[in-house]
Amino acid sequence: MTNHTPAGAAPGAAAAKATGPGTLITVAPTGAESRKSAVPALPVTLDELVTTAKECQAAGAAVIHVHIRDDQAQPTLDLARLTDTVAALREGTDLIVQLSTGGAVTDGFEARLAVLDAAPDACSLTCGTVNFGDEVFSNPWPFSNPWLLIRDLYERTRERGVVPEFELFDLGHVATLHRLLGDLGAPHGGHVHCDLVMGVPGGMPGNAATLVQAVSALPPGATWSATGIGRTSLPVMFAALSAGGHLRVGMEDTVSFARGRPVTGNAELVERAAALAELAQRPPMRPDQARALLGVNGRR
Ligand code: KMH
Ligand code: ZN
Repeated sequence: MTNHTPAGAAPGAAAAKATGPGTLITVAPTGAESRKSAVPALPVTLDELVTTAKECQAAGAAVIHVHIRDDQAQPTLDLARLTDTVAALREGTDLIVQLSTGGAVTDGFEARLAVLDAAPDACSLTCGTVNFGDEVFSNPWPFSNPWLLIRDLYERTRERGVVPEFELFDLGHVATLHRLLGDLGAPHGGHVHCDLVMGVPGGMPGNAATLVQAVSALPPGATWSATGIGRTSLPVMFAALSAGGHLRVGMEDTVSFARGRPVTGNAELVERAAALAELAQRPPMRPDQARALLGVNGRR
């Protein structure tokens, strides 16, 4: 694999210049939904995760969105494993480590809130409940005391100095994002960055018209990336690039590279996204440029 040639100014240049025209590429390598037995290329061990992370950084990724698995390759939010994972990814890469607080649809709110105890750079924060295929991905504003998931999670990110990425699966989630920011103020780092997760059965569809509508409703000054689940991956990627957005790709979101051709590894998805970003003349951002954009602190 060839190393990606980084875009923009050298570290230390003005942040606006360093972050202006580039494309932030996030890789979501594992997710909680695919089974290792069905998708052998899925990275599920710590070694597999770090290896794929290194390859994806070389291919142009700047952020890694992390779900982990247990020894049976089942999704887990085990705190010791999460903490080890953050350390190993920091040791092996320069990527911004964004832990999922969404977990699997079966995970409880308390365990999802406790993800922040692993002290990642960043975390996902989903702004509402959504039907999720045959399941429900539950993200209530008011649940029942003592858990008010969205609010509590957001407050905890601010207390812990973790930069949230607001996951928006539906247009109603954008309204909740406005409510959250209006009630509680700006996130740690001072910058609002969202990820449109499109094409989940039960969420907003993955097409250009919906993307434009969602983007037009975002708070002023917010940046955003988009990802299309399954066969909506390419239409959403093209729409996001043409609308000035950033990209998320990875085997959490799609396990087919093309019709009838399984993904062989996360790096080829990042390579394709990086090539399209280059073609759009908004080449991939380096991790240090992404840190400046998102307000993520340097390494702790
Ligand atoms: N696995 C989905 C139920 C997130 O990471 O924050 C939720 C998800 C969102 O993947
Ligand atoms: Zn996720």
